Amino acid sequence: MSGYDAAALLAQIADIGTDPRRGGYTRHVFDAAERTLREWFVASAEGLGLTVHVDRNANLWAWWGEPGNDAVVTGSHLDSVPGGGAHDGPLGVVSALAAVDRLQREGFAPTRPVAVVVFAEEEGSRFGMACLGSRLLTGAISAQRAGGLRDEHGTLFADAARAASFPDFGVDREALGRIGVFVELHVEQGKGLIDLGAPVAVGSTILEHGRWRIEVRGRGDHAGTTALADRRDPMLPAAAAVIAARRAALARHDARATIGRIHPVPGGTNVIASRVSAWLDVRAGSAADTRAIVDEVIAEVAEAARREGCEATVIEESYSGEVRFDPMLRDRLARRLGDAPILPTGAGHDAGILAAHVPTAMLFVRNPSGISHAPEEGADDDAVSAGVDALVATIRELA
Ligand code: HGY
Ligand code: MN
Ligand code: MN
Repeated sequence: MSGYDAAALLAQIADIGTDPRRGGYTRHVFDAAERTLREWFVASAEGLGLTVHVDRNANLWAWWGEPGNDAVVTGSHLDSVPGGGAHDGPLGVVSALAAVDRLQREGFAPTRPVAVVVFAEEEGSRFGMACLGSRLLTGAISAQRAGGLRDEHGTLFADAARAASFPDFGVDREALGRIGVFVELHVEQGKGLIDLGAPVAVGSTILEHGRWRIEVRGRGDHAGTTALADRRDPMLPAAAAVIAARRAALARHDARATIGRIHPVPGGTNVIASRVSAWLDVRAGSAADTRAIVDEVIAEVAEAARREGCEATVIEESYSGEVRFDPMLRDRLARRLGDAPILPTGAGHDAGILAAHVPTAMLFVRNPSGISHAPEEGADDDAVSAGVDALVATIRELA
């Protein structure tokens, strides 16, 4: 391969973790596909002469030169949502490798350590906590709370991590202390760049966002022999949550609320469920709006549960405050990139977690569909190469 071309690197992993049932990709932390992606990343980074370390939280760090402090770090994640697209995460990783390759070929000699990082479980699709690897690194989540997270089969994160040789996960001040600045390149998960007719933008903010699990208990019974008056059907409060989420978000400027995952037990066509789990994702421009939306959904679920003789509980699983990326760094990169546009996002990222600890920036690359978390997600080739050019210029500027 003539050097590390981002599109060619993406093509190398195009068959890893494909999901024939959902379409797109399903790659969750420590599953077979993600382990193969880890091996691919280590081999690709070592092919560039980088030295790869894996930290106590299963995050991968590929160092250009000796690991050191005040490093310029770039990268993203390789895990996906169920049935996700090819670019959410991997585009940031392949673009980082391609940028380092280009800089090496151009004889660039960084005056600061440079590293490419791959964070573990950014989507939180297996254990429910978004950005688990970067939250553990920074101490945003305790080892104790992380260890108690369970996947849909009931497996504890502590057990899965130990089985994957990460028994001692937890805050890693030494690894965090080496980061001088972090820049994450990511496919845009929206239509901003289409409307602007530009290939690359610099990130400004991330919406406040959280996830809640709604548990409703009723009484399982026969769909044909149970009179309506005798039912305690937990699907009714779950359905109330779906409608309430949309109504409450509509009432607030630019807010979003989604229930994309409902799991009835036992889940038979001719069976009244005995219990239902539903997950609520809320994003808004302020903590007040986010909390107000969740409170409205909780109230509607409680009322529907009372009417149907069910019990309902709502548990907060993950929460991230609004993120404002470092304005000086944001504007410095926008200038360096020829007055690239500056865009907000509603999507969470590891950069959002690191922003509380080190100067952090994001670069977004145009997605012709604007769709993400779905197989239709994409990034056209000229935008991908513009993204690598932007990352090369960014690393030159910072390192
Ligand atoms: O859910 C998000 O916003 C991100 O894709 N993890
Ligand atoms: Mn995502
Ligand atoms: Mn992502």
